[in-house]
Amino acid sequence: MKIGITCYPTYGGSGVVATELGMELAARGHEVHFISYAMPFRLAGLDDSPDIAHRISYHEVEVLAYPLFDYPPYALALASQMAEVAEHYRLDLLHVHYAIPHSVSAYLAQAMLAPRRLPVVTTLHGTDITLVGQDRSFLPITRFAIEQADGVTAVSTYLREITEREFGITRPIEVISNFVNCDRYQRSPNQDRRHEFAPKGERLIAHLSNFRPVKNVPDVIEVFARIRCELPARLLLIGDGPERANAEYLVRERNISQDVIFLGKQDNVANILGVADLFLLPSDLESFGLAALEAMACEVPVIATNVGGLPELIHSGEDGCLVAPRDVAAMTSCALELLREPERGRSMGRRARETARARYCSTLIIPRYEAFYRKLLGVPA
Ligand code: GMT
Repeated sequence: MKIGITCYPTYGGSGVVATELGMELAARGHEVHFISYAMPFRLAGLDDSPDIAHRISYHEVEVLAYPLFDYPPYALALASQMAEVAEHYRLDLLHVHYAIPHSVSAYLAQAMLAPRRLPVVTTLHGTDITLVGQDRSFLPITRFAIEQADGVTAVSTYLREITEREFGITRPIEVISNFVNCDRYQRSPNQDRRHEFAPKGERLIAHLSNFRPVKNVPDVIEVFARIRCELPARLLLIGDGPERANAEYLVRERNISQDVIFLGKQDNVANILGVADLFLLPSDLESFGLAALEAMACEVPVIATNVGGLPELIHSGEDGCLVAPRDVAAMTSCALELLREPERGRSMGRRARETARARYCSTLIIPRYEAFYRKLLGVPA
């Protein structure tokens, strides 16, 4: 199939899922065209994969800067580029990730190409529904675009249900969860990296996010500071975003700078997660929690909040630990239990990988997307 994919190219779960999906589809022989305003950040490593690189193209959306445009009309420029790429490369379908504004641009592109049929698939990721989409100014158009798409998927049952409830959507929405490449994401056999982060054998705790307020990074720091009072440990903070400066301030305030490593945006997180002992995800809301899944695939037990889609992924007490949002005391106590008895932490980590392998490997999920596309196109399996 020839598939056009649009996503946010910046650091964030929906962009990661879209990019990994495109690369997996290319590996399975499909032709993939990314259409966005910048190269999706995880495509940067494509040069190392010549076997799939020739099946992946990137088409940049240029937005005209004009003094009249206080707000450059990106959604329109995107629609235009989608229609052009679809026409020129004879795309079979467009798959957009994150409803706003991508699903609306895809709807326009589809209308521009009529009577030629160009099916549109929209994948709902989370904040496009739970935060941004529920803003009064976006709700009607988001609902409209969801209703108009030929196929809609959501990354968790939680997200499907909240979309149906809050937007009054009655059309079918298929749940196709986040996924991870279980060959790339696994415990690192080379523990040199671990020694680099924890030269004195300290316990290694990790957090990965785009440092938005919803991720609750101050709780990561507070939990770590409490752990640090009890045992030698180091904290790896992977990612960047609006809360980073505040996080740096809190680390200085708590006087733990020597044990907190800000790694910033990283292309290869598997290398880092693969040597960690524990992963913290204290989000106020998480429709799925891709970062938690990536850690689990690397045999890292996750302590997360019992919100959104996280209870679908993590079974508390078995392959991780779920606590109420903002319950720093419960998070710390769960963390200390696992860190004080390393074998317990390791066996929980192994069970976490089992969960990832049994339900969320790309080998299981990508065929579901392919089947979804084929159904829309009326192509037999
Ligand atoms: O706000 C974010 O965390 C980024 C956001 C995105 O769309 O880039 O992430 C959402 O999509 C991910 C991939 O499907 C999910 O794993 C995250 O749980 C979800 N984030 C939230 O719901 C807060």
